[in-house]
Amino acid sequence: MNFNVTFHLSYRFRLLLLFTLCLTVVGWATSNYFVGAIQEIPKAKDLVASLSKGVVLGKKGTVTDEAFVEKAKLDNCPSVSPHLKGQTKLVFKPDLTLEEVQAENPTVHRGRHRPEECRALQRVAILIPHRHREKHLLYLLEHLHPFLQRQQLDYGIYVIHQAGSKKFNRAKLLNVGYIEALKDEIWDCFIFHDVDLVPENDLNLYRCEDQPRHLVVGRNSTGYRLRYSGYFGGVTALSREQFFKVNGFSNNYWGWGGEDDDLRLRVELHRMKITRPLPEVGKYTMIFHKRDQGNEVNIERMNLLHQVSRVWRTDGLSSCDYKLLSVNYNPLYVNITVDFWSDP
Ligand code: UD2
Ligand code: MN
Repeated sequence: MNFNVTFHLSYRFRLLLLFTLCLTVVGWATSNYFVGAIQEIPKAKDLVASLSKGVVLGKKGTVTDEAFVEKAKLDNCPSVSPHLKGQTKLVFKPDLTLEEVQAENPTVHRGRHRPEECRALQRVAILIPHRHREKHLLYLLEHLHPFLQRQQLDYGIYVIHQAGSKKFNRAKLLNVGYIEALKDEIWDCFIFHDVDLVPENDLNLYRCEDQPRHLVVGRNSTGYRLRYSGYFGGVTALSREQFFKVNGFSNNYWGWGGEDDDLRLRVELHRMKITRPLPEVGKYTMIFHKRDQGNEVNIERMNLLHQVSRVWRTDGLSSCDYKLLSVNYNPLYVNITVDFWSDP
């Protein structure tokens, strides 16, 4: 009997010892993993923050400061805005003017707006690459301002204009937009937006989630069908951290094509998974256009796409050089003009 109890106890004791040992090993392994992960995040954050620091902190009495005091008093906006309408019929008036669009949006200043009734869940910068598409820009501004207001966002619209008539570079313009917009505000979310795509359904939320989002499931010109499964063109939403993590877009795509697939590969290399709205929600009208002069098909694009995993660290936000010609705070958008061909 005695022998049995001793045996029993020591057996239990040994079991306990084994269990404690296992716990220690698991604890040690996971703590190493998390320390690694935690060290990564501040590094990225510091860099993005330092990009914005100079100007955000430098400008006294900006909209940001006043907004901060105001926002502190408000409750958070609901996760679904009560102002959403769903699918709407878009009208494009041939004789629309910028003055009319300004008059329709008296509460938008310097391209910015935030809800009065609540504190927006995200600060969202809309970045639009642009050259010689004034009419498209006008239509987009007309539809996008009320659309974003119905979604109760704290948003700003930036148009990044490429000066001169040499080869167009959509992706590099969007990198510039990200870097320059962060000088105004520490935006949570960036929407990379073609000038000629107008969203038809305001349930298509212009905000960021824990994975990058592709907001164009379909457009009128392709029967509202997804062009191919990896398609990542037109309008995409990436958080400040997601875009920073992949080092932004490549700067090396001159002319039409490939830069959207390059960004998708960057996202996939970082084990992120692209999400999309439902097909009936991710619907856009693309205003008809022909291929622009200076944006001819880039025949190098396939070669570039084969190099992504090798070059993404050195080609992107970290190497985006440009000559900033002007930043104009217009009533309905911030206009950033850059030159890619003379020394920065
Ligand atoms: C597709 C993609 C687009 C991009 C492009 C290839 C869709 C809906 N869009 O657009 O995201 O990947 O293929 O590069 O699939 N732009 C100007 N001025 C110019 C040239 C271009 O403003 O002279 C801007 C403008 O914002 C335009 C965008 O670049 O919307 C894309 O160029 P596009 O509209 O000529 O190309 P598209 O429609 O084939
Ligand atoms: Mn287009």
